[in-house]
Amino acid sequence: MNAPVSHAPVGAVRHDWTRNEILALFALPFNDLLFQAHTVHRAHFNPNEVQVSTLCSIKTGACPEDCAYCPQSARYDTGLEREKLMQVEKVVEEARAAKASGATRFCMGAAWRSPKGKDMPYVTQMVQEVKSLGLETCMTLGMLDQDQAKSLADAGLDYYNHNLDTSPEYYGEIITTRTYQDRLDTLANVRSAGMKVCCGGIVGMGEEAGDRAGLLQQLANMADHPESVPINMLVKVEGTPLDQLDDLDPLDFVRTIAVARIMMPESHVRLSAGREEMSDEMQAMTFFAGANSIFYGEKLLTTANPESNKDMQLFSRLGIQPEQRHVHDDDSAVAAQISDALEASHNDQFFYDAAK
Ligand code: SAM
Ligand code: DTB
Ligand code: SF4
Repeated sequence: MNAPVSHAPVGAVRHDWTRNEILALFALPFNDLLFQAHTVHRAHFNPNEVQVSTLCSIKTGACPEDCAYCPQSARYDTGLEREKLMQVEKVVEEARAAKASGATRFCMGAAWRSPKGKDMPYVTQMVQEVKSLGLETCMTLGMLDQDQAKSLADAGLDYYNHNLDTSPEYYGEIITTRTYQDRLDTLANVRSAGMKVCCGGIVGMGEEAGDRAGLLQQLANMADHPESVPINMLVKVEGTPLDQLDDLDPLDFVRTIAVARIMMPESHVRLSAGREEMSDEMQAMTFFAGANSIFYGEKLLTTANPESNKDMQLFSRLGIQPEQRHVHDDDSAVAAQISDALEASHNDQFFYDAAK
């Protein structure tokens, strides 16, 4: 392949990746690709540290969107019980447990197309309460307009997760109820509100290598790379349109992680959904290829994830330490302020029964 050669040094932060250059990385002999990715990884991160996030589904099922991979879409019969928005107190209880088991970030997900006005006071309260425990906060609530992004940022939300899922070309095969541009607009609103971006996609959805390259090209050519890049392996859930697909070659998954690491050298690349089906050896290979974050805890949103003690055993066998949160003085001051404000405002206004 005659890929145009970039003169940027390997491991430089770039925003001008061409599709051919990316395909050329995918086409490298496996060992050459892993060596390059690991070299970039070591230049930017401690290779023996992995960031640990725990997920919580704050509103489950009955989603109006038609994402073909998703067990939570109301359009597919997956046997999932719908649940209303969780009470703030219950979310905080789960966050406390996540912190006690070693997570440093708590990611709250809702099966919404976008949050409604009436939901915003509850989700912002969740952010404030979870943050006051000393955890980093992340939410994924669907599309956000500018005002919603600002409210979440004002509440102290650290990260917003909104995935591009796949390449622009393959996207229409997977979702028809919102466009690629809608997703880019939400990401722009998140950035301009000052939050960190968590954005990645899913592989194993029947896409070609060119689509995996196309997804990474979109992510890496953003003006600022997402700070967090979740790479999910499709979890095939019975009843969804993708449940009968053939498995992706596990080595192609590892290649995707390695190419993401080379293209976004300063981002945390998360080995996300699909770990339950991966061997320890495959996970170890992704950590070598540059994955340095995981979802930790027995459940993702609605599907299974490895048991926490199994993950800790794997970390210990690999000599990996969970990454500690780097708290800045500013952060602790803000956390203390939030904590004081919450103490003062505990008039139960927000402790309503959200399930009603
Ligand atoms: N409803 C919101 C949205 O779609 O933006 C937030 C929750 S949604 C479940 C968050 C992400 O989970 C999706 O964008 C998708 O990338 C990932 N996801 C959902 N179902 C999955 C599956 N079966 N396998 C792998 N990843 C999945
Ligand atoms: C992401 O990229 N993966 C997470 C999180 N962001 C919200 C979700 C994975 C969901 C897997 C299917 C489920 O458990 O419902
Ligand atoms: Fe709804 Fe999100 Fe699932 Fe799509 S991925 S169906 S928007 S919950």
